[in-house]
Amino acid sequence: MKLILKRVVCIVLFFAAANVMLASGTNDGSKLWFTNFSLPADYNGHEFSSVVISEYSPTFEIIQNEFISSLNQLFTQNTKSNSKTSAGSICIGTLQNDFIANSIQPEILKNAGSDGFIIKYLADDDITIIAANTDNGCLYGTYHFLRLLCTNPQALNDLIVENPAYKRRILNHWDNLDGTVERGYAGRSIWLWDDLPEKLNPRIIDYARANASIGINGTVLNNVNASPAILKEEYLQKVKVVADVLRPYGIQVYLSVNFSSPKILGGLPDSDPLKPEVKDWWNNKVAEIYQLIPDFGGFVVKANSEGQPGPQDYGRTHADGANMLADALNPYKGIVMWRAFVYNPSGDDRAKQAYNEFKPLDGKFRNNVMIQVKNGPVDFQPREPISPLFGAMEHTTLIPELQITKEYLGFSDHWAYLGTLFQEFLQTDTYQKGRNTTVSRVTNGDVFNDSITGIAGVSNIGQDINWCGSHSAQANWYVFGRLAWNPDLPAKTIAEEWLEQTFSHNTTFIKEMGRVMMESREAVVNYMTPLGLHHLMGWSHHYGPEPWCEIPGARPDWLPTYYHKADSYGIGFNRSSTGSNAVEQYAEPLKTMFDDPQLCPEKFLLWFHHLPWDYTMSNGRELWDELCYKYSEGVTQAKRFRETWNSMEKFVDERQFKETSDKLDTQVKEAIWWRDACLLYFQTFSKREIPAELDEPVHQLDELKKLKFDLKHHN
Ligand code: BDP
Repeated sequence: MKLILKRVVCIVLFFAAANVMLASGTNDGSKLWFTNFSLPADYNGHEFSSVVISEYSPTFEIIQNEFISSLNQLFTQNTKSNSKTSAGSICIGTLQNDFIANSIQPEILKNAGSDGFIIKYLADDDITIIAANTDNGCLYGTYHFLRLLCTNPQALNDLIVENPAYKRRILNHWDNLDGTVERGYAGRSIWLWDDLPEKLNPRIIDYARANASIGINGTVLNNVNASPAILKEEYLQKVKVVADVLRPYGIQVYLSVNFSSPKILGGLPDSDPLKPEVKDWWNNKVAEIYQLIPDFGGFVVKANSEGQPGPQDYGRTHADGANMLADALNPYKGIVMWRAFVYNPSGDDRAKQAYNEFKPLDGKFRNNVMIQVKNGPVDFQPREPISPLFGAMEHTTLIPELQITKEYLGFSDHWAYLGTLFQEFLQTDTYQKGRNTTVSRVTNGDVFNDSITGIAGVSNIGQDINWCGSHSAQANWYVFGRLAWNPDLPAKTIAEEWLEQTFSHNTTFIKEMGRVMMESREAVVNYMTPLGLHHLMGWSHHYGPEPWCEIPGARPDWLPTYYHKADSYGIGFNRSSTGSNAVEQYAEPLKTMFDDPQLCPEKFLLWFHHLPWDYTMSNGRELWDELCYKYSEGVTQAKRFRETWNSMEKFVDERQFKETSDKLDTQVKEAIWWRDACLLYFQTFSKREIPAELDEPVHQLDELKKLKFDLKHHN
């Protein structure tokens, strides 16, 4: 051992300046999940005194700096505690490192793939090895090691082999070039385009670190409703600066592009994807991008959707459009993420349209195209069944798109931990290829052996000091990264891990708040859209309840009445075989199950069925009563969350406490608003009483209908 250690190039000892913790009462959330970066009180593992790094690259420099500051901070604190420690070393590197090459069987490392890593404790030498096949793998191994030191140090005694499920784990920023963020509830865009390329927002480095710490390795910098200007030389120079900063953190940059760019920017008569001059324009543009950014990831395209241009403008298909871009990107190993979020106002059911348009194109896309599909068939609702496209396109790679920003779940004001939503989606069985062909397995290469795989999340990040508009919303960025890495990690484990790193090691705190987090999304479903209801939100802003909303001349599928269809008979959208027959798009047994109200899971009942107010639910209640119970339960849950949080004051920083407590007050107030608005409005159809044992509404329907929502307070 000693001989081998002598051969390594660099030994770093920890006596650098300590990374100072924030004084109490000042915790503004800027440090994200590094806020409570400390060892658990009962830590009795090693006191690491040295780390051995024998390779050099910008990524290894980051690794070295992480170790210097982190371990110094951890063990400076720890010496003050009463832990039993022994001086251990860490050796980190790839097979280029002799010690690693001699200590690790190459087959084990093979299982780690290109981004994964192994962590192995060698008891005889008292040395912990972090080994990977690439520099990026070493970086991810570093963050994993540090996370475990702070949250579950015992795990470091066992062999750890990690290999991410998805190859591309990508944030989608809906950031506009003017600095606004579409559906952003955390301030303006972090890119500060106007300052670039001369000046870089220093927070971009913190952003890169945060992403790398949870395994995110790609970012789409601009809105899917893309301005063609992003492809101007002037903007590409700016993008290059961002890409250069993100690169050592293992993060590739992607751009959303406007399909009409050849016409708008290049002055061509049109942007028909089959015309040679259009292809040439894209080929040249792509060459220009790779000249500046050699590891550029590729394009995201929203085409022929919500007014965006696309190949259908020229009578071409989505495949024609996607393939033309894919061919331009292919020589550089770039990819196209072509969105399937399409629906046109004349269809009988918006939920069916993506499937109808894309399923016939299965097998027609190039290998470097992924079809980007939202989790549900409509639009990021608090709850939706899975999109039927998952598993249905055997010869096409699908990249799931989740929404981290809570457009439909109370912005950054309501505490809704999305780990449970993401998990429910990823673990749903599509049955498309028999049992256990879950969404994660049909998209991560397990079932279809796709050569490229990925998962995308619409970012909730902005310039706010706490990044996400609230402390609680940070958990959704965190859980997206962790599940993109490993969709089988329980949402509860991730919630607890996040709580511990963000707030406190206290086990009561973690247990109680973990419970709140696990229930939080269901509470939002209950007080907004229970039993399969959906899209009852206010016109355009999508915040509060407006189930009554009518806008003369508006697209019907943008109005709540299109979705709830409440009338004197009952409520719900009939998507069964007697209605729009959307059920037909699912594989058996889902199809039969969704088609029959008796078999349909009640959480999706009104998604698939229009049922009478007196329909008997499985618990014996009538549908109207059950709806009242669900809305009331949502309010009770929100009140309970506030109560639990308020009893946790002693465990958290004063500022974190107060800011979160204020948000929970808002949430309770608005849960009541939701309950009252929906029940009073639906009552005008049901003509039934709210069960006497439940709280009466505190508002009047007329008063609620007059409320004008001021978005300014929520951005
Ligand atoms: C909807 C949003 C809209 C987005 C669109 C999309 O309301 O702002 O542009 O999705 O995903 O949810 O393209």
